[in-house]
Amino acid sequence: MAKHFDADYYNTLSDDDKKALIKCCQSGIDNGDSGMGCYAMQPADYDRFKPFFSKVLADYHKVSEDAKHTNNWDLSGVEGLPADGCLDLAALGLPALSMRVRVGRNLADFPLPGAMTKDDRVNLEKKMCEAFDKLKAMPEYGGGYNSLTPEHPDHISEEAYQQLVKDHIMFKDMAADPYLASAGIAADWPYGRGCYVSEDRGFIIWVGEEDHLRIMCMRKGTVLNEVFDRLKTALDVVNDIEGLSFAMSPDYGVVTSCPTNLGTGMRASVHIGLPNLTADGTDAKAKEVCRPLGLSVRGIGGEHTPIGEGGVCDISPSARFCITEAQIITALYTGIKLLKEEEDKA
Ligand code: ADP
Ligand code: CIR
Repeated sequence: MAKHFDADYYNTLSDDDKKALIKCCQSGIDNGDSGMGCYAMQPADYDRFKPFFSKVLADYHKVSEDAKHTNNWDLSGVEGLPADGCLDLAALGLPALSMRVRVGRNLADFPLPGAMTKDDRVNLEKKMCEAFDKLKAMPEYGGGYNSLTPEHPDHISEEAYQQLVKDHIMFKDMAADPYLASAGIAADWPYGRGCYVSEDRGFIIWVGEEDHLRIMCMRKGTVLNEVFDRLKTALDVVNDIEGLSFAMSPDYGVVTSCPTNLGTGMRASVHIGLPNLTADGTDAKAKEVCRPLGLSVRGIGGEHTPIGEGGVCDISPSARFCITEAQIITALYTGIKLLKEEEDKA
């Protein structure tokens, strides 16, 4: 943010636009150790402040400033895809792993989380409950909603919430994240926060985290296509519900709060044991090996958490922008193949 904040451009803006751009940058102003340092506050911000965001996006995602994003879930013809189209980790000699694919989505009709009022948050949750009623009636996605909003009919206890966090189903208390707190994204906690969970706990929708919605599929297995295909079908169901159209940018694809997620909003991960690469008890070596493979390493409780017992790490392709959804899931498969070779060598 600081690197690409251009005073000359800023000085061409109206007073309202100046204030709005500063609000996008507040998290980085407050947190000097930020890697990115800015968040969009309105669905149109990436286009409204294009002279700023295009530079930030180009630098972070290593693309040109006039790069345009295209969304595409079709696997056919993707480089690295096995001939039978099946992204089966068992073919790499791996056991069943916890696989997860999530996408961030925001509703076009609301401000992004950093600029929402408490009423906006509660109203968005109410609107989503209409969608959940439809999902509850579907055999494949039926389940229940858990709300953290104190007055909500589906409100759950603090213990039940903590258990869902432990089970990797619900997100952590965001107030503890200084970047989200400064951006206003963690405000009004726990109002408008909750999650929808299918009966089999494999399909989940978070409400009120860094994006309005984080929609995900999770299951233990080896075939990555299973979580990928189930997520795509579910997304089409949600997007077809009236009044729930997702915020999209004409040039940048899916709009997310954080520029790091823009384009696909997708993160596809597996929890995989890397005992050799983490023999020193840290993820330092794993990170070194993963970087050139285009993979990110996280702890098993999510971003900024420690690695698990037996050196279990969360591995996901780093790219989200100017890459298709189909390429991301394939990159997870091809990346894991190379990572396994490095682990076996280490
Ligand atoms: P996000 O993936 O939404 O960017 P985090 O990295 O904070 O956010 O992870 C959110 C939650 O999802 C955490 O509880 C994390 O343990 C869980 N998670 C991520 N990947 C997997 C996976 N492959 N299997 C099980 N849980 C996962
Ligand atoms: C930073 O700039 O370091 C924080 N705002 C976080 C950036 C990473 N993005 C993310 O987790 N979505």
